[in-house]
Amino acid sequence: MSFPIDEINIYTVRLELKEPFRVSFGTVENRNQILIEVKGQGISGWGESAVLPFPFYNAETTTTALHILEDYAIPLFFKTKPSTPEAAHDLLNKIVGNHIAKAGLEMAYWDWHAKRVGLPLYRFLGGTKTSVPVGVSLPIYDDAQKLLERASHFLGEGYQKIKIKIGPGNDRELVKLLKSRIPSIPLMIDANSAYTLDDINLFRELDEYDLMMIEQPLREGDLFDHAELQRQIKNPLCLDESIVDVHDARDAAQLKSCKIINIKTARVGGHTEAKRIHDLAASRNIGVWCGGMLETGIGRAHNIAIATLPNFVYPNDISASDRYYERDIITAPVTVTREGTIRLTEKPGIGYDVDSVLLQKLTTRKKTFVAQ
Ligand code: OSB
Ligand code: MG
Repeated sequence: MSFPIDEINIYTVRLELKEPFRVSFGTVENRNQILIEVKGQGISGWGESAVLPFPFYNAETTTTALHILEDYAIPLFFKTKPSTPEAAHDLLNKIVGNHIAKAGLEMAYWDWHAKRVGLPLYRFLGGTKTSVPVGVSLPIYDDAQKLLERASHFLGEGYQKIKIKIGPGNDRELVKLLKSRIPSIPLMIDANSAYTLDDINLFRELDEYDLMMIEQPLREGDLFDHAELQRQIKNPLCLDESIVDVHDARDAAQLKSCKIINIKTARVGGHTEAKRIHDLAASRNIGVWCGGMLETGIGRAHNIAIATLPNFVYPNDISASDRYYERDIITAPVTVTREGTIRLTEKPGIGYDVDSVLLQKLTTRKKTFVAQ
């Protein structure tokens, strides 16, 4: 059979964030989001390359992602014609790193195949849950009272977990405030690599508060140091930036660098690697959950789908569309129930439709690639 994909479109869109998102490495303001459409046989598969504008979370930026997609990933895809999403993933790994860029294309191809066989993507991926538990991730605010208000607000909406961003100068006081004012709060903290082992006393002090977990306290390459830190504290460590593929997950399990892994479809290059990390973690008794990159509804829908796999056992960083956007790029927004879950839909593919009128309105740049 000839290769079914005849066209790929890259859309750069401008969907305004409701509030700036400040973390230890910088502040994400409005950015250009990259959406990818893989077309063939009358079917469109959609994906998102959820890069940040600057290379402070990982090495990628919006500009590098467009460059990798346009000059390497898409030409390689059309030249090699991978027949399955897994084959596409392994092919794209010929390109070193650049996982977030590659993830958008890989996930669009997963959506295309799921629609082709008429299955919801979550079932096509092997997911077993029909709803997934979710929490909310809160940035660093100038005023700690604002953090308290926002945490109460989202707990009131039903969210099952509050994750707060911390960094030097914004750490123990925030935890203390939230735990004293809302004693039952299911709380975790995320440092985005802002500390070193020299800060061990801070982490020892935090043992007093029963945190759900501490995410990525040290630098991404520091698997040894994370293991050392984990030996000395009670709160479980969770790795985000450190785990970009299944080999990292295996090393972290072997070294005991963490007890939990945050799987982001973007950071690991899409669903194929997310599944591999999920399976490895399950075999090593490491529970996982799905993290986010402030995705639009497209990336959000993909994250919901992967989070239905059985070893996603903690509340995921997947919030409703209205957490970040006034009006999402999908026709019906992602919503969260009063119980703090997102229900899966049985529609084929990602389960949400792109709002083509809004897409056209918000697109600042579109590039079309056709099969040779
Ligand atoms: O470290 O998990 C992170 C957002 C941008 C960059 C890094 C991170 C985050 C989040 C947001 O925590 C999670 C979400 O999409 O809701
Ligand atoms: Mg993180």
